[in-house]
Amino acid sequence: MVRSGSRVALALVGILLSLAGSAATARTAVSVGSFAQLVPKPQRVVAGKGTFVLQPTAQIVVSPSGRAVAQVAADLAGALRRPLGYPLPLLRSSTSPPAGSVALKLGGPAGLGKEGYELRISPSHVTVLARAPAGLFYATQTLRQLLPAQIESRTVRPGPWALPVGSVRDVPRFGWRGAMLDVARHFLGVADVEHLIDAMARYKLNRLHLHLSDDQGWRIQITRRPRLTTHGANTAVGGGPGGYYTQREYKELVAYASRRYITVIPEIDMPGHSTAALSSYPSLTCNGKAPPVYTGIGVTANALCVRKASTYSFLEDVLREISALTPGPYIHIGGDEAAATTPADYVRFIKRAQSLVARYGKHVIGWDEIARAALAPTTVVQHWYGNGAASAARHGAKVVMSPAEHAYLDQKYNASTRLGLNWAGYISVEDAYRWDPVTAVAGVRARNVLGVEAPLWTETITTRAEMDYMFFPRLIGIAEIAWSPRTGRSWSEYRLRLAAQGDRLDALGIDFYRAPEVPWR
Ligand code: TNX
Repeated sequence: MVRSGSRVALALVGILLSLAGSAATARTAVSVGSFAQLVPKPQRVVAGKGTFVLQPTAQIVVSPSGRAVAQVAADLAGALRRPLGYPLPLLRSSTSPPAGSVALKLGGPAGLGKEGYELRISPSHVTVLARAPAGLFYATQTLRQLLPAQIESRTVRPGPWALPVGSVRDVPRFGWRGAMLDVARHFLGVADVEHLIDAMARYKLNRLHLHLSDDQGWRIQITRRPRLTTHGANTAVGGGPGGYYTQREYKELVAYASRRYITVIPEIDMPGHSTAALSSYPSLTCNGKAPPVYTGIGVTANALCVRKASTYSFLEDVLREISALTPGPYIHIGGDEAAATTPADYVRFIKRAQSLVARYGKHVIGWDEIARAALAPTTVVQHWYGNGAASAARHGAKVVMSPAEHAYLDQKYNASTRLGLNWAGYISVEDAYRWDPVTAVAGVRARNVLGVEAPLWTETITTRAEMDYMFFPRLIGIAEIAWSPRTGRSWSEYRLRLAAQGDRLDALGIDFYRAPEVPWR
């Protein structure tokens, strides 16, 4: 108690000092973000004195180094122009940047890796340095958080706009920092997913797993199997209209995510959770009869017929098209809760599914259950429940951690919140933050863990506002667990940093849950 109390006091002193520093240097009262409020918390911060004030004449400078770098700079300028109303021209130049400019360049120590960055702010210059464009992108997210919250406004605000003087050196703890959205139980359209992608990018998340098929709906166009979408997509939990992404829309989503350094991982759940497909193509069932579409909330006892050749030609069609739409290396094959499939058939099925995915040049990821089969060395196990991931880890498998009792953001916050399920318990903002991926499960060690992912299942979620409410603010804590070092942070100081994000979430139009344990301003 004493220790965390003193950390709170230190954090508050930090905030006050940086505010005092900014007021001293600028002529007008300048509102400024603070190093002490950054989320996810950076690896290292050195706070200085004073501020850098963005003037109407400011330029964004990039040394000539390829399209991706110019894109990051252009996107930063585009984002700042709206609230600032300044022209913020891009200048391509390798000479030293003029005073008052923000410069982005590739370079810096090898230890920064592909995603790390350095950000240096003096009263006259802002310099962003990274070894790769992704690092520059994350630096620009930090830069945005160091400006006042109104920087997220879509309309021009008065300013002035200032950054605190100091420097940040930042490298993520894990390479897999994800969220999962179930668009099968209820469908959410392209604009809603883009809204989620934008929010994820603010907190340096880099994997979006889309659960594209389940009993209640099939959500991605497969040109060789049109009934999946003319029939299998027209429903949802509770009998709603459903929906699906055309391949063109899906490609746009992948590109939208990629521009924000987020890789999309598509999931086609098999052999269970597949009523929408079976109802569209009865040849996939063992008795050849189409089950009716399913609009209930539970899991059905239907499954792809493991012993039929038609099942594998179906999977070839699906996996070929999905792989062609997927620049990322992973295809998720689900594999969970296949109660209708005998253990021997299940093992045989997972083996064949792995070789099919490999044929299209991709690696498999699947839920704990797939660990019952012999896994390829590249197959990743996603832990949600049970001991599958731990047993795979003992054979050296890589694991993505989504333990239901901490990371299942479809679970209710508490007994009085309306939306969500509660089979894994209530998950408060604190519960979603207070756990560690390398100690959460016995047998899964640091060397196994690729990272963290928070799923949102949508049995009870039907709109963007409801999606926001379940993800936010809990997803921000997951993002910090995935990015920030284990040491130097705690719930008692995190809740203050999180509180400072409230204004930003408002400005971003995110309908978050104002959890009472967070001192929102
Ligand atoms: C379990 S997690 C499931 C999902 C449900 C979820 C609800 C997993 C691999 N299977 O099908 O939507 O619980 O919390």
